[in-house]
Amino acid sequence: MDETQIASLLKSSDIFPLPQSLKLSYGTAGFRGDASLLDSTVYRVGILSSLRSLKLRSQTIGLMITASHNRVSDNGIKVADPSGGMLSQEWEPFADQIANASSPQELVALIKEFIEREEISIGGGEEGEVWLGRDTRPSGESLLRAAEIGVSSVSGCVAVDKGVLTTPQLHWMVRAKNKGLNATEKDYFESLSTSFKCLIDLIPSSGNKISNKLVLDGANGVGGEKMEELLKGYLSNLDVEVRNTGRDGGVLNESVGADFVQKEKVVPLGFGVNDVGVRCASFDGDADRLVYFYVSSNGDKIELLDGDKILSLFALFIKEQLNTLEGKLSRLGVVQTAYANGASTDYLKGLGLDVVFAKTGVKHLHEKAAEFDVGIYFEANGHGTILFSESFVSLLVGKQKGMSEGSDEFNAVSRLVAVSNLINQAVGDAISGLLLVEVILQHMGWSVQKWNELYKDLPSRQVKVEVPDRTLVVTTSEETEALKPLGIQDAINGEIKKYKRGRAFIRPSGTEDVVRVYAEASTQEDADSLGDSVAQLVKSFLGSG
Ligand code: 16G
Ligand code: MG
Repeated sequence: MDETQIASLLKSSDIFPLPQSLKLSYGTAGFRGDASLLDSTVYRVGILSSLRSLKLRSQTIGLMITASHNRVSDNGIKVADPSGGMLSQEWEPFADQIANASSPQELVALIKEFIEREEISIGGGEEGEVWLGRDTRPSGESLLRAAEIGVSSVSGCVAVDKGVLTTPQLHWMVRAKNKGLNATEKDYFESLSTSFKCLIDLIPSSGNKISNKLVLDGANGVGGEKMEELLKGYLSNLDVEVRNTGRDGGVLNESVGADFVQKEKVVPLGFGVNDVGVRCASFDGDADRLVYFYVSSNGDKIELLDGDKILSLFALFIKEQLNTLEGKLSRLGVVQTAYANGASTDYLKGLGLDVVFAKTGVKHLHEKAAEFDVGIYFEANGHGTILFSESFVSLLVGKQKGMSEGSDEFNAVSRLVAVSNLINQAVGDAISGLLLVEVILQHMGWSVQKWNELYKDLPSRQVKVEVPDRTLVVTTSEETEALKPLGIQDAINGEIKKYKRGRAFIRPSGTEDVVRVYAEASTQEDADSLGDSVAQLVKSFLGSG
């Protein structure tokens, strides 16, 4: 790093001093916090993204400004790697270090040390490129400017503002760009709508016809807006009414959206007694989570179809297509977390599927799903997608070319190819997930109620416990058992034994300063009671916060 570069970094970082008492961690999915405190963080992540692009031979990096389902006054930032996936975990410690550097001098010293270790050369003609996106939060625009300054303070690096996007759109665009494909937002919409239409055309004509009507809760965020754009400009086969678009005075994520619906299990604002029985879906604030629901007869309670139910529907459909192919060509696997309802896991195993568990957080599930030819992953909260290995897609495309049109096998191959184009391969995407659910329901001829009957969720309960130090809880890699504090797992097991179909686990949250408790049992009363007694154990082993 030469003197000019050092001077430029010192000068630009002076504009964005670190607020006092701010202590940030990259956590499960990027930095998040009160938007008014994040200028310095976003500026510094801009620098990191440029360094990442330089390190990876000028491939494009994505930088998304969003705080997902958090309240509107928060914001956050996360980085997409060239594959469109999450930032490599190896770089997270550096992200933590620079975000917390207390002065411009310390920041520059950390960068210097890091680029020497990583052998990144700056200023010798190397170029880097970072694509920036933001959700609809009012703080997004000025934070985006801070990110741009960070990116361009590294010599040879440029920031490209891609405007307001959903998180999965930016990931999709970054992936496409680095694969040398067309990578605009229009290309995204075209890719989704073309493959959706192809799947619709492949629906057997003999099947049961279902209502096209869907009502979408857009969380007053970017997802509803983009869905409307897709419907208006590209798709005619769907009848979607978008509510909570943010245009009618509603507040982002406030009593609306996938996180609210899934956690509270009540109707979002704007839905009620007039919607009883109608198929409804909810996005979260940046549209990377999707859940479905329908309003039950009294008008305020809902029946929730969460990520586990979406996963089960996808698994059933994909398995049906794979079974139609001659010869066993692929390994299909599903990935869940410890939060998956036990009834969903039983159902999937009952289908004869390979079910594996990963730690909470998209990056962990994604990694495991990528080990299969077709890997389907979902968190119960609605984050998920289907990954197709490149070799399997090539095999399918090759097969398709040599087949006679119209045979069952040709149709199955064509459906699989279309799904691989429809469903976002970079990251879980509420828009592409919704299109796939819709087409599968039409294919099966199933109402939302019929889909819900695939299995019945076991009653569950989640509790948050505030403790002085949540890092004292250490779990196994699948988070199903606590290794520390010593003795706590035996005590939890003692409680679990008291209940029919009892299951419980604890884990430190990656996004909040709490220990989370999950409990499940054959009745709601038992699940509540198991949850409470495990929460008591957490307090007695770790003290109350
Ligand atoms: C983040 C994760 C989500 C996970 C949640 C767990 C991504 C994109 N998001 O929102 O997958 O379920 O954290 O939060 O990875 P917790 O650690 O506080 O329970
Ligand atoms: Mg989100």
